[in-house]
Amino acid sequence: MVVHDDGAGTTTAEIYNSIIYGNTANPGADVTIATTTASSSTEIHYSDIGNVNHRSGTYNSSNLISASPLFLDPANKDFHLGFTSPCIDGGTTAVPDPPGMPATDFEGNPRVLGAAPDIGAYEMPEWDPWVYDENEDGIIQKMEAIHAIQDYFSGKISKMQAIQVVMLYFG
Ligand SMILES: [Ca+2]
Ligand SMILES: [Ca+2]
Repeated sequence: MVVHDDGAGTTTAEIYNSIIYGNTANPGADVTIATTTASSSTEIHYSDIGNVNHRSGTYNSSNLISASPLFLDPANKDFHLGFTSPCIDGGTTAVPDPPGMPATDFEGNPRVLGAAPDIGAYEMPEWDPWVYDENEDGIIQKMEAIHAIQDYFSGKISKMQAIQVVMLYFG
């Protein structure tokens, strides 16, 4: 993303609760700030930004992280957060109004679940080990527990989360 003005007008960019990460196309950085008039400014807060190339102009930031958002399956364009994403609960409700923070996420689900809004397009449902009850029979079978362990080893859930599923298997 490039924030720029034409040298005469005012550009005000306010970015909150957003993921801008992993850009490899020109101009390289995830965010390039190149404003020139004194009235222009760029504000980036409570967001996951890979890197910022601050060439010129006013730039303020706070509460940024710079780490892989650990999307569920980005190769297949699934940009839901994984259960171990650093973006979970990393956002803020204190978004400048207008427009303010949307009440729902990109899919229409409630925006604030858990301790705080998540960074990114999708709000992660609160962790529930019963998501591994794949046949929905109210029991965690061996294969379902194994899927949780596999997801732990591939980084999709944390060790504690995998243990919770396995404990349900042992009853
Ligand atoms: Ca949340
Ligand atoms: Ca089951």
